[in-house]
Amino acid sequence: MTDRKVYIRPIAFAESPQSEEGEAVRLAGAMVWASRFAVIVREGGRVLSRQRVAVNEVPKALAALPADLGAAAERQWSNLRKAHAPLSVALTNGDARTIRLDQPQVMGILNMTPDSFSDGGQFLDDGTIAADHAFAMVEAGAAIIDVGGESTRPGAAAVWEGDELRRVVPMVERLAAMGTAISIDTRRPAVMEAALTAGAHILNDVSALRYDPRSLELAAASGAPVVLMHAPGKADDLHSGAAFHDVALDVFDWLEARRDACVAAGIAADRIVLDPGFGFGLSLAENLALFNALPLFHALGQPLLVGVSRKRMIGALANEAPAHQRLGGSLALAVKAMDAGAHILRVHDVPETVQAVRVWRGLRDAALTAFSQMPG
Ligand code: 8Y7
Repeated sequence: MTDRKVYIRPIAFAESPQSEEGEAVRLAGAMVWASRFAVIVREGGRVLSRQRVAVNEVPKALAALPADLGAAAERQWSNLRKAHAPLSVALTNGDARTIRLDQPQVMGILNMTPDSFSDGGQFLDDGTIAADHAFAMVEAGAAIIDVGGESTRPGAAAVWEGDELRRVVPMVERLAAMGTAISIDTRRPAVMEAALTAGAHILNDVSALRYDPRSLELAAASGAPVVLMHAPGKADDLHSGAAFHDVALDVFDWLEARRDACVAAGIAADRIVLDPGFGFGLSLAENLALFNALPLFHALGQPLLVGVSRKRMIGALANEAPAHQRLGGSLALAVKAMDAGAHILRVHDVPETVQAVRVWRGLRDAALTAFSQMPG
């Protein structure tokens, strides 16, 4: 018995394929190209070998791998170069809404919790302030609004299911009437079900559908896209129990196993979005290592969501700035996530992030249409 595993991690990036004379591959259908890769083999959590190869050397490197790793390596190499179909969601008026994944999309956070650590619950009243905020996020260019009624920050008090329902369902109804794509941030199947009925389209579960076994069934039956986020702890204590050999490779294995379990339970593979889960039970060093390894996760073959907006890791790197003073760090990480080919950015500061996305896209468009600087 061996638990030997292979990983293909992109390690060098190009602004366009022509800058590498074609010796670069497009990652996961994003506006990102990679020219070199590390082929990593490990066993029992220990790295056995790490080989660095250029694009044209990849086939030979994969062919030379031990036979038991060949299929997985070929699958990852194909996944890295796979473009993702748009996420398509049905609006309550019968129209379809497609969220393109060939350019970064912004998911705006709508916290309906009075104790939310990053906005202090300032958007909570009879719902008008929250609805106005949601509308402003949509107008500013958010493709999805993520509605949450349960705080999952470390040590947050548990929320009664009835309170969570009362917070989120009316808001989902209002947003659905606006024609917005809506994700529901919850771990509870009853909240998922009520939110979907009220017009939500996407399930965003920080426990990756582990908190309640009925969630898996419900998600499969609903056909809704689901975001599966890694968290090291048990489903009811997401922040505890982290112990990694290598945080990026361990989270990769975890997400792969969780994706496979969800597919086995009947969730269509093309409806699954993966998320490394920044801030959940990780040390600063682990968060940073995981973030730097983002391009690796394209080898899983699923769209990638990144949520780092206003998180503690920013405060930890920047003089313990409080949550509402972390815009600079949030934007720096948003740009880095785009460079890594992340498909969806979950953020608080939508207008600022959308502006960053547009500037980033402008640079990419210019690189793609640049005239040749080749001799002759
Ligand atoms: C994330 C999240 C939170 C995240 C996804 C916060 C609900 C903490 N973080 N969902 N939720 N990914 N998918 O700071 O990183 O927003 S709550």
